[in-house]
Amino acid sequence: NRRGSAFPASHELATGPVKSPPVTVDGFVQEFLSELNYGQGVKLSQSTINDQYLALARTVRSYLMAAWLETGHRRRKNPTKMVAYLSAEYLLGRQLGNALLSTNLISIAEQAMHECGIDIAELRAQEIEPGLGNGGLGRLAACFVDSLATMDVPTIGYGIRYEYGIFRQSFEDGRQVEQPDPWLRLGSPWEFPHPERAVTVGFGGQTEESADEEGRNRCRWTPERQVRGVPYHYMVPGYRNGVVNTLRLWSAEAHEGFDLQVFNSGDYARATQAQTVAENISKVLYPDDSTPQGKELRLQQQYFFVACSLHDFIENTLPGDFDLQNLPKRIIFQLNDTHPVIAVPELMRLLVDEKGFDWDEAWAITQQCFAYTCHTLLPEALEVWPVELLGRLLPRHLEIIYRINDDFLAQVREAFPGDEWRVRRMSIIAEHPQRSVRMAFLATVAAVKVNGVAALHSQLLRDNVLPDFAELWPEKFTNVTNGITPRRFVRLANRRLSGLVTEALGTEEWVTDLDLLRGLEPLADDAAFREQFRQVKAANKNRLALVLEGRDGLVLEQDHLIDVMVKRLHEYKRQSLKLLHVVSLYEGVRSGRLPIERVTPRTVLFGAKAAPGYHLAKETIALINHVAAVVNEDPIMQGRLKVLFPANYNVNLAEKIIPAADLSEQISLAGKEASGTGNMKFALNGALTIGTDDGANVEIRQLVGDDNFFLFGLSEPEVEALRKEGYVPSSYYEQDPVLRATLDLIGSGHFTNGSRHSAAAVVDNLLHHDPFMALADFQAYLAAQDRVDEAYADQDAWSRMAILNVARCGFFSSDRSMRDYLDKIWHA
Ligand code: T68
Repeated sequence: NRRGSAFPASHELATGPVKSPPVTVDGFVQEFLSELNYGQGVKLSQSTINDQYLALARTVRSYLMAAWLETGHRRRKNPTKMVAYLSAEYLLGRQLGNALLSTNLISIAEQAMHECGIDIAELRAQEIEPGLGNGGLGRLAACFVDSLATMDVPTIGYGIRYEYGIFRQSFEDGRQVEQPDPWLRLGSPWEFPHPERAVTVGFGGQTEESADEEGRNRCRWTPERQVRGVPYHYMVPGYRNGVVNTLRLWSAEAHEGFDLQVFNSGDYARATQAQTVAENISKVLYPDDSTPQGKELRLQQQYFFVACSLHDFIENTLPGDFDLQNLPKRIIFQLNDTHPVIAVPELMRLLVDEKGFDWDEAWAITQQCFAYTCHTLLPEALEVWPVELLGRLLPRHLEIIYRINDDFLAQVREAFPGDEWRVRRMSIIAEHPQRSVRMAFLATVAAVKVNGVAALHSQLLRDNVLPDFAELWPEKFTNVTNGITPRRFVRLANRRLSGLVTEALGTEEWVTDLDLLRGLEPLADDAAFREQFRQVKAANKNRLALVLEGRDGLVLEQDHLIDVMVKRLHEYKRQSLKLLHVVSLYEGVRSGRLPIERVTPRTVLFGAKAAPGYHLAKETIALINHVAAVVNEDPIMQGRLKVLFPANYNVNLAEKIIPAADLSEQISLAGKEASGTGNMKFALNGALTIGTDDGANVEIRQLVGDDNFFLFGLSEPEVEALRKEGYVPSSYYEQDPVLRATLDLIGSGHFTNGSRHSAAAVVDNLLHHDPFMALADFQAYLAAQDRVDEAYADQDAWSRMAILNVARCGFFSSDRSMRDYLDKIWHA
């Protein structure tokens, strides 16, 4: 590759069409047609919607290109400490709208398409979102890189370019069916492959010790096989600030194509076998949310992407003569959960085996280069890798981990002499039920800082998950409460509310300075503003109705209270508790306990995917669908209660649902949801929250005030006390006639065509196990829903509360999260 000053400076950039806004509609039309004719190779009259979408995408991205070049140039000229965000998941959502927003081309593009006789909405609908994540963790990574670009922080996002993202969900007889997500099939105008920057990654093989020139013992790892990692670059545009950062996602390819001799002999399957094995590494996203998969391919994915990323940063991003002693001055690798933690022994291997550093020097460097974010509290969600597997796949890394552990345990023995029980508790290597590496411990030992994702979570992390580590290194532990990007989740998703807010505040600055929303507080008492606010919500409900009709054939009752629970399906999140509420209303009307006039007309909207192997979660989905089918049809409800469950909840659907919601369901058992981020999105879009004192709900409630939040349920200490005392779910069933009638109706087979068996998995689990105490919180939940009904009856008072939620939640901008990471952890 020829690079540098050997080219004429006068020809550095094309001078042709101006590639930075402001632009004219006519100019945009010309650019678009040029992409269509000379890029796609079709005339307008012959073009398909996909041709038009691709041409529009390329037109818009070309307006980001100069900023991308400029950002890279500026960063190379004046190198500072960078942030490398290491994440196995990025749940990006559609790109076109965000690119139009950040370039300020929305209205010009709309007019230009109109002039071409094209409905831009149709083109936007053509885009398949890159679903390269499961849920909150992946979406958080996408929000963070958006904020870092908007704040002009030098950042590289590193991850995996899965060929298939999170599965597509459909329902057959109410049961979840998973289909692959071939998101690349219609073309991928947002990515830029760089095969010339490919990296080689090894797996398996042996290690051996030998003396180097100076007679020191050096270890050599000879891998058994190699894989090529090809980077694909994605633009991460800042909001109208001329900054475009890079997201670098790795795709796995065979190191040496296919075997031509074997192919010529006619054995095609064997000829391409090595290729298939290599490509499998980035083939598909593991669909497990919050519970890790102990599969070999998953560990291969993790090592593949961090090995590529470290190599890329050290060999291709730093200048050639860089002294790695200074590495911590130039980089901080932020570990998004434990998925990238194998980067720790990988950096040690690079420094010691390949660069010739002494162990202690290398460890001193490594310890300053990583920080670790934990996203869970569930013990079963903490990743461990069997020593046998790790040693087979990455023999050198296992040796390194053992050495790190030996040194670390020596440190523990020094701090706590004679406390061998503590040493065993803290060892990175667990002995039972099988010898394995505890990745969270390895991360904690290596990291400069360890953070949880909400105040309560960080406290429980210190007290319950990693107490020994917090005792040894109290200053290592910190909190950064999550946030969400206001660009996508307010400005793009809720154009109407954004317009109203901008008009009210007299500025659009709130999009990058969300604390300005405070200025709306006085308007909560302004009747005219409240009316406008309600009109926004009504229009958003109307838009959602059109989407659900077209996408799912569902009919949304626009005059209902829209009550939403959208998130991954997991027992701890307690979709079953929401379902019990629905059935209790229906049962109440059927049995005459509840007069129909007392039922607030309400639509309960669910969206949830279940991990394909999570049996109970899938049974819960089926039961929700069965209840929906019966309740929606039964004339006894007189249209006052409806349950909708559109399939395949994703980022795009979230952008339509959240702005239309009145009530946000955040009802996890206290102490289980690390943070939640949906809770923030709803509050910022003017929905009220019914929720437990869990995760970031705690901080939302503190900010919006008790009067503007429907709190219910056991607190985390109460949960612990109840568990100690011995939790007996059936005792609630016996003592509460409403709960009994509700569970009995489900158990009778009323919703499952008379089949008791079909409802049994969910009902029996609640009655006899109920690990997340849904029955204990049932009564309090129903009482809180009564408070919701009462509040909703006074529309003016409700609007006031909703406006105060918007006004007081500016704290939950991911820009603020990024400032916290910068101040407390990165110092970049
Ligand atoms: C979520 N975690 C937390 N995990 O559950 C949520 N896990 O409370 C928090 O708001 C969010 O992270 C952001 O901090 C996840 O989403 C996963 O998706 C996941 C994926 C693979 C393996 C384990």
